[in-house]
Amino acid sequence: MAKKHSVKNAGTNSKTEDLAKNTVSSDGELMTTDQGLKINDDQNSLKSGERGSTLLEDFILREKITHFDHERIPERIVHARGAAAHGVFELYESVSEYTKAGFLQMPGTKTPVFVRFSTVAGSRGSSDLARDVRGFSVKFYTEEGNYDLVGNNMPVFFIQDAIKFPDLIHAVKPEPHNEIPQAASAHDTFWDFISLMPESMHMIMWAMSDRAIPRSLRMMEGFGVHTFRFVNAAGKSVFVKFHWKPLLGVHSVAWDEAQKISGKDSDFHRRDLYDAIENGAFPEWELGVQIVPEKDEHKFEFDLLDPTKLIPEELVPVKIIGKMTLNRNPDNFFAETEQVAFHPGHLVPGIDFTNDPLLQGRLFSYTDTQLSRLGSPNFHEIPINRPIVPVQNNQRDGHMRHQIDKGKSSHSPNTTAGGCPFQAKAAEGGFTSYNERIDAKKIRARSQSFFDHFSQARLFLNSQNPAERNHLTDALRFELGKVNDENIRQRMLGLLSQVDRTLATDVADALGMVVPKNPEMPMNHSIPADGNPKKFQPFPFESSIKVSTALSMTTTVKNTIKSRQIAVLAANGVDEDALVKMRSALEAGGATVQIIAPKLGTIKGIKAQFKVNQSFLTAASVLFDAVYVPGGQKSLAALLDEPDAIHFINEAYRHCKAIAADAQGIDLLKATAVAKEFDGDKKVDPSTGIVLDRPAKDFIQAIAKHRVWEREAFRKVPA
Ligand code: HDE
Repeated sequence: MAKKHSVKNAGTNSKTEDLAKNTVSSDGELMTTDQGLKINDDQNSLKSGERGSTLLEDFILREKITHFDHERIPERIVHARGAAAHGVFELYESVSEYTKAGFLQMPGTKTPVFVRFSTVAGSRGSSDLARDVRGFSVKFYTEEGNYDLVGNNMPVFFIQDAIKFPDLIHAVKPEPHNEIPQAASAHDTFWDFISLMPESMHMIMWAMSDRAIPRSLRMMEGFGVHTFRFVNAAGKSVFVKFHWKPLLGVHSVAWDEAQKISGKDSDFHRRDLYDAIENGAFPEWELGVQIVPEKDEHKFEFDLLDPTKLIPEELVPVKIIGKMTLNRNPDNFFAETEQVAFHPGHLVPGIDFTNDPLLQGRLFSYTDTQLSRLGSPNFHEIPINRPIVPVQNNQRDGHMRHQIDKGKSSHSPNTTAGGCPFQAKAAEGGFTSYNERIDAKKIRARSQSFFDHFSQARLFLNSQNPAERNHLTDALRFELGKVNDENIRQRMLGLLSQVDRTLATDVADALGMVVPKNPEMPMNHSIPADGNPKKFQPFPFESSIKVSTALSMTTTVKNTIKSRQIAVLAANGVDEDALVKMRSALEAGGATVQIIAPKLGTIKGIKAQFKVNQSFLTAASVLFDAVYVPGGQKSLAALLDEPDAIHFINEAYRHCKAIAADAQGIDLLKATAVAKEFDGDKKVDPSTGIVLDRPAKDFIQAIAKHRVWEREAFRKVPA
């Protein structure tokens, strides 16, 4: 007789408990070997006499060194550098109309998540502030198994077909003959590849925009990129695009700042995420979906399956369905952040794929790469990868198997185990693939509907405000300026001219070149399968949407200074009342305040003294969002005597940050480039971001705007 099967309800928050079972703390414990033998001496190896040779017999030494020798695993081929956190996703409203996914049914449902952010090109030890795409991977530990949404902070990608991915990555990684440069796209091989791939132009606009140098991982959007499917309980399907929108808005640093941060604190993003969570400033994103009914699949000017296209929010609004909060740092970087294994093919019932040829290739790659990175098909048993529901199947053995499967049966169908484990019917939560109709010839070709490579690149460019557009132009000038081969630059100018003639001219000007009149279009990869280039008819080259406000970061500014880092420059003799008042107001707004002084230790006011957080030796303006200089005659004299204080202000000014000063503090600004703003002794409008002798609320308002980018247009500051 067949046994009755039951699925245990694992409970929504048990992921934490599950991990806790594997957590070891050595608090108050004695040291042991890996076999549990108590160790008496961990300072000296076993020797033949005090000055003699070490004995092979020393199994304690050998165990320790052997383990050490094998501590490294291969880093990820891409997205090697990452930082992660635990959290929870809470559903606002039911999405049952579109999907039967269990965690998207009941408003208020909480699902534990683990999120890993990453850069793409650099090695594990590379700088956080590289100009790069950021990975945004979310593992939902749902009651129906793990669901991974493995996305990026940009909604499109460089290529349309998975078969080009190794080429893209080989091109962007350090050049193979000398392994230079690290974590940078500004080199010949990357731009050589791009200049031959017109389909990459839309993504290039994003990658050259400030989105590629985020202020914080907490201040970037996330996108699923591909079009996916939702499938509801009735088996009806719609197309869906996923969006994560940060509640702090989307903000970036300046490129000059990014390069300096890479030197001053190459862990800037990792530290920022960690500190924010430790300080209780939990990062939050809302999850949004764009839903397209199946009947509308062909109604757009682009192909929904083409991952170089987004759906403008003007055409399909983003419906917000829930919120994710990151509220706990990993206990151990390696065990969790390094060993987590994401895969776009980790699905739950109610979510399915489309035929996007990039997504299809990814479905092969992720498990395959875990086999070499984590070394075993049992990587799902590593605590961070384990679902919160029981895993029951006939997969057996392999390196490092943890699960002890009982009984003599590991085959199906069977009678020897009473038929267990049973297949689940769809009504019991068994996964069924969407029954998409397929009637086609096998072919190596791309649909003609994928051939518009420029209109959305133009849409993105036209949606930028003047400062954003300048930054994008400067980024192209920088990147192509680092390209040595003039033919590559020439081809790039040709491609850019197809996006926007002025953009191409502006870039060409800085390169001392001219835009080619009739650039040859590298279309070799896009020729239809019958090999007849004449058949190549460009798909509509103009988007009917000319500007999409969601594509500019300036429309995401929120009125908050929560978790912003503010530097106070001060020395002995500081006006303590002003300092205390400003600090309290900033902290009440959720900002973190650090006092920077010529020396560590304390500084004195008249009655009180203040702990110095950093001296000018370790602090740098690029690590802060804004700066305040309180009054105090003696404090001013000491700061004026400190070239680093002058540099601090100049640099903050150059990077368009809010700067406030009171009383004698203003005299410090007079010794810097900010003096230009004074225009005699007239009062300065605080909307310029220069806040002099004004209440804290004006400074707070200026910080909340993130940056006064307009400042760049009329002031070039040599800092
Ligand atoms: Fe990935 N990608 N990818 N990718 N990807 C990996 O898997 C790959 C693509 C993304 O935090 C690898 O476990 C192929 C698009 C993220 O652990 C690897 C193709 C998008 C992460 C891999 C793509 C992504 C990865 C390396 C083209 C945005 C980091 C380590 C068909 C939607 C996950 C690993 C983490 C990681 C392959 C394209 C996002 C090699 C073949 C498009 C966020 O399997």
